[in-house]
Amino acid sequence: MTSTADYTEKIPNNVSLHEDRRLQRALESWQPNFLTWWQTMGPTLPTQDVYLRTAVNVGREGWAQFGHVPMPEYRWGIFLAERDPGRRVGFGEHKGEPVWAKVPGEYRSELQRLIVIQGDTEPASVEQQRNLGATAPSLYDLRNLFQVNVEEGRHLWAMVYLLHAYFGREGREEAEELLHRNSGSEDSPRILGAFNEETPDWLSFFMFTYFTDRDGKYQLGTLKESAFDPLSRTCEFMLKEEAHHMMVGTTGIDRVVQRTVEVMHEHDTDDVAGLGAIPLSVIQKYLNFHYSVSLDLFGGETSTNVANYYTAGLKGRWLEDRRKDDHQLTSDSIMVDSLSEDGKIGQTEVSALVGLNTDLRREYISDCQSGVKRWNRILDEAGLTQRLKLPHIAFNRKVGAFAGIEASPDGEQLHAQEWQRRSRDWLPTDVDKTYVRSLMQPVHERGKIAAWIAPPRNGINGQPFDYDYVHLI
Ligand code: BYC
Repeated sequence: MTSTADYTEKIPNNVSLHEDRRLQRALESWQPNFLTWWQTMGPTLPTQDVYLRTAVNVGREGWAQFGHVPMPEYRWGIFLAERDPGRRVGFGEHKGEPVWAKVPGEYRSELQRLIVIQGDTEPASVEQQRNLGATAPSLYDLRNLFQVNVEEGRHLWAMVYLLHAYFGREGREEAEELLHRNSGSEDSPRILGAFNEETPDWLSFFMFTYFTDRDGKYQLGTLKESAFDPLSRTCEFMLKEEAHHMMVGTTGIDRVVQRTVEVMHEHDTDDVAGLGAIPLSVIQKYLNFHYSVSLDLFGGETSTNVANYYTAGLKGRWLEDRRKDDHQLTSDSIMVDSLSEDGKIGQTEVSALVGLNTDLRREYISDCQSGVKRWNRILDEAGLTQRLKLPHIAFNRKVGAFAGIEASPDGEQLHAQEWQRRSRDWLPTDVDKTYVRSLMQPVHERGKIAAWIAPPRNGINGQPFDYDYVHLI
């Protein structure tokens, strides 16, 4: 294992793939299927080449190289962070033992399941975003979209490598299935709810990269703690790439809010629909939707699955080693959100182990809050009194304790009829979506930008905004 990737190989890698001919052949036979999937389910806008970063080194410095690359020739590869030979299991019943270089028989099916669920989300997001190129607000944004897409493709490779290398025939079959399930498909949908939703416009894309990619950050953070060392090392490197996706979401929403504020000032009105910008009320509805479906991605408030994963050492907590407890949690408890016996929103005390999804969701929520603060600063600096906010945890939930009830963004419980009547004030309606879509006219000219979004403060890799980030056909 070296920190530098070998690009002379058919599949670039830093895992000495050439030393295991069987594995190499198996992955080389999966490669054309991946490329076929990319051609049929990946980005639809024809391009000559795109200014992309490619991972060349997993070390702290200089891991990325930038250059114009025809997308189908992007070098998707297998990169694991460097091995720490002294690493020990940090939590659960194996705490203190050396980490595992192979999959222990008794945890095989759970580990495989976690890797399959993680792997399933990566191509799903590429499928969800495939048509966005046609309506990109600028070449800068178009390039960012494609960067996110190729990296999600690489993250799929990361999980497929683990399935092929450590899970035998079943792993190879699961790797095939990852290309057969499709986002939104009636017959074989993607596994998790949010990955079957549409991403039909760029406001949705920015919300997705802010809220849903952030679930990725937190889930990868817990898998990075895993006692199964190859999974841990893979996730560690994936997290570096993930940071860019998060930047795209955060600054994307900054720029939408910024432009809305400018148009509100120019015309001295809140009602910017019809003036080419996206009203704050519509931004709030999109935020409500993407946040609530992303909360669902953390599973139920209580879960025996997650307790078992933790005890076994498969999935830890966010920043496990910074937690000041015994890292086994067998006698600890936690308050989790719940419905009381008479059906009211409240909290209940459960064992800390079964409450771990709640623990992670709370870490995620406080991180989400930081974006809202940032967007509100833009409103504040513009002298506006309106504010964006995260809706209540029970709002629009389909998974977990609140799946069976309806609640307003303020957490007021509602009867089904009342929800029917009022939800149009809180979630994007067809009218809102049609309006947002009407703004999505492509701007594919160098240095130009659509009127509904402000230009970015910085370009990519020190390049100016008017750089030729993408050459179209
Ligand atoms: N939709 O015991 P529970 C990313 C299932 S995003 C549908 O509460 P558990 C990315 C659940 O599987 C990160 N089904 O859940 C972002 C279980 O089924 P079984 C992806 C759901 O197991 C953007 C049952 O309901 N990675 O990387 O504690 C772009 C009971 O659930 C959902 C991971 O998620 C749902 N939302 O936790 C690209 C990490 N939620 O067992 C990429 C791996 C739950 O009864 N996955 N169910 O058949 C996990 O850690 C866990 O499986 C989950 C669920 C956190 C997802």
